[in-house]
Amino acid sequence: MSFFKKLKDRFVKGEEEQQESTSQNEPKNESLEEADSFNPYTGEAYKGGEVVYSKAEEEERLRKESLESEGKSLEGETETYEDKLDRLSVPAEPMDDVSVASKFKKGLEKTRTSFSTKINDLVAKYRTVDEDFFEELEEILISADVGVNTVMEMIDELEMEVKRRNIKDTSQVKEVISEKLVEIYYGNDEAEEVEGLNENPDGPTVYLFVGVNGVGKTTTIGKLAHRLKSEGKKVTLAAGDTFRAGAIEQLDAWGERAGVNVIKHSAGSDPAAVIYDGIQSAKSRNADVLICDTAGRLQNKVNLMNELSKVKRVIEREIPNAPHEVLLVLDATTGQNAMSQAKTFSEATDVSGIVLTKLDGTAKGGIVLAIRKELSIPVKLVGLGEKVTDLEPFDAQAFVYGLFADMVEEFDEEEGENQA
Ligand SMILES: Nc1nc2c(ncn2[C@@H]2O[C@H](COP(=O)(O)OP(=O)(O)OP(=O)(O)O)[C@@H](O)[C@H]2O)c(=O)[nH]1
Ligand SMILES: [Mg+2]
Repeated sequence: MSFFKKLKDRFVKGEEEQQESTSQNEPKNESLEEADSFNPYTGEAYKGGEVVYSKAEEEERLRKESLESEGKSLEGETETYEDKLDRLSVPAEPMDDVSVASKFKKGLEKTRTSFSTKINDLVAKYRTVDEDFFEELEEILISADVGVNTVMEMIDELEMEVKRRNIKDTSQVKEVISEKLVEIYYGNDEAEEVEGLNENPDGPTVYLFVGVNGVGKTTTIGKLAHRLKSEGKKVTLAAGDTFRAGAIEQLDAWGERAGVNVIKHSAGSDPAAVIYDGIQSAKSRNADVLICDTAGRLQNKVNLMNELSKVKRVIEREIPNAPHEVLLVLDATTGQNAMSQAKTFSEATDVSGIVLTKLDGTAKGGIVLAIRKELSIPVKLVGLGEKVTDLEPFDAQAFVYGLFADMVEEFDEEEGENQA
């Protein structure tokens, strides 16, 4: 089957179906329907600056209704704050492929615009596939931060495939490029499956987040907490960045937004002690997941690496086989610099997965491939924007769809051409 067709079948639905699927995800409330904006953090909707809907109030109203229908009164009810937060979390509907793909499409807009313009120009310039064509394609891929070695591999594979399929016309190469991008990403891993986060079946799963300052650790932890919580999981956060001013408060605010428990000590205290307390709390509350935030900067790099190793040892000692992921957060907009960060952190903490943030902020989204190939560490999550819902498990097919969305969507009209 043609690869564009495969992507189209998976990620593009008929318009009717699409409308149906979006309307399902929206909360149903009249005042919400007439609102002109909605803040996912506060759960409030506004019309002309006025709050016309509050998720918290709506949930309180529904709770009263359900208690009353059970014949219980609100008075004398002894509900802890944590129980309340757990109860208020409404499990979100699982995201289908189409909504995931539309997030990738939106988040990769900058890369797509730059990349597909260049590819289209290239195809227009060279009608037939020859050496000059491949040379220019090589430059385009390198300029998208795909990474030199990966580009070389990619070009070799493309040349072989073009020969094998006897493709002469450059317009047909676009589809082969998209297919090869996915194959190259997974390398020898035949399964080509989304590499999800490891979980601990017998007790709290522990995720340790590391990375230099400003890459998006705390934000990603907030987004992930929100996501796990809406899947019905009980989450605890540990505020292990005790160094930077305001870091504890920042995590605390995210915890509140997501409605999850945050374990914190005062600023300047020992991060390993905070993490230790986080583990004890997660165990005693029977939490499903503990997510540990850490500092991105200390007095110097050696101190930071020592501190992270110590935090990791505490986790290893308290829960066998933990941490279940050491997630290195890298900022996609820093390009090749991210590669050297990965080397430094890998030495101190055995990084198991990468979180690549701010893909929406760069036109060089090809860095995903460079990271996977040149570091041999899977990209587990990607940040596609600043909103709480803008975090997705990395899916190479959805990524490639995000890069070629226009071509995939227009595929039918071109089909005749391609087969001719
Ligand atoms: N556009 C965009 N911005 C992001 C994304 N992820 C994080 N950010 C922004 O990046 C900035 C830094 O994020 P933080 O979460 O504070 O970074 P950090 O790694 O915790 O930084 P330190 O605590 O200083 O070590 C914030 O302004 C975030 O909103 C993303 O996927 N897209
Ligand atoms: Mg932080």
